[in-house]
Amino acid sequence: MPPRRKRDQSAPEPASPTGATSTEDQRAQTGDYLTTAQGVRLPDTDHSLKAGTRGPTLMEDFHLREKITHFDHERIPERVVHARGAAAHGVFTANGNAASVTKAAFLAEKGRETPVFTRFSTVLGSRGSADTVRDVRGFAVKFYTAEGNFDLVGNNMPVFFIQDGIKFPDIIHAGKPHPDREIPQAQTAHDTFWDFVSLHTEATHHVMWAMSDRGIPRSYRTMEGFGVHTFRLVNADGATALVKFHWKPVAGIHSLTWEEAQLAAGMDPDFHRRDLADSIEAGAPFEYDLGIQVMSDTEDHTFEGIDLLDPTKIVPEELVPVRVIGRLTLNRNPTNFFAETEQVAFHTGNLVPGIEVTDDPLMQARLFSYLDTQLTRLGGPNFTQIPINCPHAAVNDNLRDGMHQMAVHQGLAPYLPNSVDGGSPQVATEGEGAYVHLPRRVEGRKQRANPVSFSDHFSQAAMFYRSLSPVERMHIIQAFTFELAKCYEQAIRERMLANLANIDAELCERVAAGLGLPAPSGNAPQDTVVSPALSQIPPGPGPITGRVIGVVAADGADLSGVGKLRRAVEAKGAILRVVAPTGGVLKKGRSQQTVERALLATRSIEYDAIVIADGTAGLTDMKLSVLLEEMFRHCKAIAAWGDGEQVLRDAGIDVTAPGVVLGESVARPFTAALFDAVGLHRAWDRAEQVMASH
Ligand code: HDE
Repeated sequence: MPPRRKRDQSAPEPASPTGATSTEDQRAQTGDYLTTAQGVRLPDTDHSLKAGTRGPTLMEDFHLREKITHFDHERIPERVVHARGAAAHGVFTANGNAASVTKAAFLAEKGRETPVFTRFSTVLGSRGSADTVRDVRGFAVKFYTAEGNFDLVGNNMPVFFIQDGIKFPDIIHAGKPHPDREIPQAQTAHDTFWDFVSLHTEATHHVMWAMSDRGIPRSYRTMEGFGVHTFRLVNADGATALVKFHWKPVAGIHSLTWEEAQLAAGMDPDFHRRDLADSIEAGAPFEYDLGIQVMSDTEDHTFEGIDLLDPTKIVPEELVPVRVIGRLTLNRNPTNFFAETEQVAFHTGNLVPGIEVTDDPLMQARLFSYLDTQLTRLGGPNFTQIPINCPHAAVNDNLRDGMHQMAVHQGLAPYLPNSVDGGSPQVATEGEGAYVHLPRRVEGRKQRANPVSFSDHFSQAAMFYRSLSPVERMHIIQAFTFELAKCYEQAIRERMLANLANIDAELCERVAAGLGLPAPSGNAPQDTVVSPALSQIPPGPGPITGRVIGVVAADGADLSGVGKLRRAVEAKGAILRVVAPTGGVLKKGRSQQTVERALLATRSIEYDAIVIADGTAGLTDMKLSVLLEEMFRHCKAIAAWGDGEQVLRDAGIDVTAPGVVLGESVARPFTAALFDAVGLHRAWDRAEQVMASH
């Protein structure tokens, strides 16, 4: 009987472009017999073919050579930027609100569902670097639309370091590890980065975002995404509008503290990746609303004085509100990291009718780069045939041959016009769905120069800073102080302080004080209009989906209360973890609870809130004190019911501080107050008390 053919060993099927599914009988490890790549069954894969048991290995051992050769070539070059990433499959559902501005059906048609693959990433670190480093996050979405693939390759910050793509190698060379020793990994806290950005003031606005809490998101679930550039949308009547794309996380925007981010980089370098995969597996999808800011398509591409072609500028949401046009739900983990997450190839030039690019010089350079980079990374021009990159729309191109060609093309005439193959395939008209570039007059004198409007580098940086709450501003001051303190060159610090003085005098003074340097005076903008939408602090408690609540218990604790808490937490889509002095199972009467985290194997970064169960009074453990002290210092929710309060007092926690919830039992008022505290993300009112005591 011929061996059963396994799907993962066959050529990709065009009908299943997103690749493998995870049903049992398709697993690679379920075939009948181990074979070579040629299908020859093998009797032994542990011993190479040798002359005797101690003799040299024989050249004729085709299995050894094939196994080792393949292994030697398992790696492909990592992405030159955004090498570290994690991804998920999902669906985008349009709500019909975009119909007036675009003819792209996947955005315009109410209720239309489009499969997507989304990859999140950090920018500077290598593939194996930590998730929680201070960095920009990539937010790249591939929409497998019926009209072809559309890729929205965005970031979690709405502006960029450079205005012209020709400088991209400069900013990246400056941010990457130093070329002599290849350190530091995945960070901007070093001389070359600050050397470049202090000399290159157009980076100032983006640097402010990178030094803010946005640079250290709590989860991919709780960060915004932005298309950054201005796009041009075209509706069914041919009318155009300029738009900016926004992803708004349904779970709210929330970040780590810098200390947590640093701890997580050591305790769990896979912090974000694990959170994405675990949540999806637990049935708690990641959700984001897609929104657009719509501006008129004017000749000068400006809106209220803001140059829409300048990627260092935003349009404040108070000026142009974000119109929600659909929802993204990420609900399926990849089956194979390499096949999907590593091989997915995003390209800003993957556009569908109804969506056009603009003349933003940063975007224009990207249109070249994303196709080009795959030739090295994926080894040739046929990477669109890799299952994760295959469109769902029918593909009928005349592209032929090349490295790793998977298709067995039939016919004789891969050229047009032809008569040999009946003149097929034919080009389409606009009415038949062709991507027809909107006719637009383009003229200008050939020159290497920016428009004058690009030279304002400070006013929006000041607007960003002054729009934030005091605690968010304090975090920015601390971030600048940390990063500049890591530089060796005094001249770089001084130059950067001079730039900060041109943003905000108080910002400059406080960073200078932290560095022990005099604060230079500058020319900071006056009377800045603020944009409250830029602050991450929620106006009230939001959802707690996917958040992690730890409950500390020990032998003799109120385990039925723990059970009640678990049910209440899970009903909110959050996760409960039982924490105890040792692993194993806790028992009391007929109740029992499996310990999910022994104190020795956990740290505060794993929890959004910690609760102490009744019946634990007297529990003293150094690790527990550290856990509670960190939770308190990071302004996270802390709660206790019954005599659990005593454990808090014994650990020196001020039980009257904001964000500390006490109760007699696990009753509704207790859980409601706890969930509200988690839904507020942090008890920032505690921050001053924390600062004062340190
Ligand atoms: Fe990228 N960028 N980029 N970039 N970028 C890449 O493409 C590039 C820029 C972004 O998860 C590369 O396939 C240039 C802005 C994301 O696979 C490369 C310029 C924004 C990802 C590349 C920019 C981004 C990339 C590396 C200046 C936010 C990860 C591997 C002109 C709007 C996509 C690859 C993924 C990846 C070039 C600027 C976002 C080399 C030349 C601005 C999210 O092609």
